[in-house]
Amino acid sequence: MDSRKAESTPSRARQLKDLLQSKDVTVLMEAHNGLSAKLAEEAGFSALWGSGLAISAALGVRDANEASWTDVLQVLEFMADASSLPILLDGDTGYGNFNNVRRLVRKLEQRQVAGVCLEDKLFPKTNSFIDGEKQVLAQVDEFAGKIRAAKDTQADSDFVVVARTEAFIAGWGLEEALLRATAYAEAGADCILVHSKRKDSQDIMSFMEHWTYATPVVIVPTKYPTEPIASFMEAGISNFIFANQAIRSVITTLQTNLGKLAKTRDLMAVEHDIATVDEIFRLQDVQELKRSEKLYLPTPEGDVRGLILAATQGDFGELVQDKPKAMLFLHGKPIISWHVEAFRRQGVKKIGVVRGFKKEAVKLAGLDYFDNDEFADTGELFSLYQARDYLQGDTIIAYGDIIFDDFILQRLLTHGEGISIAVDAAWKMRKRTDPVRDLVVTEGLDDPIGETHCTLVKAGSAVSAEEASGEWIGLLRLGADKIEMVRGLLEKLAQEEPEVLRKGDLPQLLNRLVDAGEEVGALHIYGHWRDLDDQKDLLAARAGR
Ligand code: SPV
Ligand code: MG
Repeated sequence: MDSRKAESTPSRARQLKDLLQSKDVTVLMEAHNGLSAKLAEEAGFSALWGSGLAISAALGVRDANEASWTDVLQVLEFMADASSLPILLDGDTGYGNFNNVRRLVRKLEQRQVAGVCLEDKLFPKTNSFIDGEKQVLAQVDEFAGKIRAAKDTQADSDFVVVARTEAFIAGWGLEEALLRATAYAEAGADCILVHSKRKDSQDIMSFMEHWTYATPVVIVPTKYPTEPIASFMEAGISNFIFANQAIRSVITTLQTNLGKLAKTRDLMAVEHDIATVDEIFRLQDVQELKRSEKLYLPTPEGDVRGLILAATQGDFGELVQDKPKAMLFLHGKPIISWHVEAFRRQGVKKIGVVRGFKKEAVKLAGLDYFDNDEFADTGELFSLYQARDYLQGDTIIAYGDIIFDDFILQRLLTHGEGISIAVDAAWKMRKRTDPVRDLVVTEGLDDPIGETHCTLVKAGSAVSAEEASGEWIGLLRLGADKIEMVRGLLEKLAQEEPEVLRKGDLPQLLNRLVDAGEEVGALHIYGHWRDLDDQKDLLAARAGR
């Protein structure tokens, strides 16, 4: 917060005190949680009433001290955080004697609650509108002692203590009300709340005719809502507590809308009558969180993208009649899901897929899709070219027909900057007979506990089995520092050698990079991955062979 603003804005306690002392109308609007506190502020109220009735109702219990005072305090804390308005807590009887009141005041001040209203009944209290005549009042002296204790305890001299007399509620009449109000004002109360359950203003008006103290009065006109505010103003009252209209609004709205939903099972029965989800986000100030994330979370360099090349049909006979090989099931899920989950486990959230054959069958949620509609006549480079705009920041490119252990992706992600590929050094043991394998020649040492710098010399069809030092498994990392250069290379191919772009494979791209003097790091692994080139491969994988 701006410190100058903090200096110039009076404390919430000061604001409440000023409001209660002012001769202008002040309405303290009931709120019972953070959201209603915020909505009351947005509606234009200048102070809040932390109603015991409403808070207990919202918690699903009775207004009879069934919620503990610390339960109430917790609700107040949310209210004070969600709204900047001063809050007057309905502190019931103070949850005990003078000693409990002292601790309550300390805790309220710590939570920026502006004041507390204490009523002259006995703990545990009952709501004033229930069996009013049976309500037992506290002894005047004992209650005045509570008020003094509260005033002596407050650290901020502006903290407000309102003394509430229930003399009318308990049927004790005007004289008792005046006697009590006087004793409480003399004990130091900042304001007197005179409560009445009459359907007219007679109790209140007769009280005001005799009230001569400067101590302001506040009333709760729940039972006499038809009486105009102006007539109370004339009688010298300018403070009003709208004590329960928020919780009653909630109850009515929920009863209506939940009833409709239960009856119709149709979301459209209420859709246009209720707040949008975006409105919830606005009230929660999600925008602020987004701004802060930019400030405090790692920068986009840390955002790695994944791109899966899955355009080809593959040699899978009957199995790929209606879907490409990437969508064939392996151990309960499509092959492509294995990729997606592996990426997500490593924190790669933005994942793109280049589709081609039977593209409509590739429709996993949450992925970005690119289409190579010429999949039948083109190769991997052309598929990659379709997603060229997606190549931003660190990107991992994966063949769609391999599966691999997590550690390979994890090591590739932490393999420093630049371009790197995962190479299987145990390639001879795989006993593959495919005519085309992405064999590679590398140089340097790749010893996990020693020297680890090893680079690609050449890859793909240019490499014979005799000279090969490994097999590229189909995982390529393009670092953020190289991604633009690679995009440029693809564009150059598109313009100058379109046939190479159309027919070429990824090893050709790797060779071009090496020829251009780029270093392609080779990360060696020993097995722990599989090709799924054809039906035989898939059946072997399904059988765990
Ligand atoms: C409350 O809002 O909890 C009050 C006012 O104390 S009343 O319900 O009228 O007692
Ligand atoms: Mg109450």
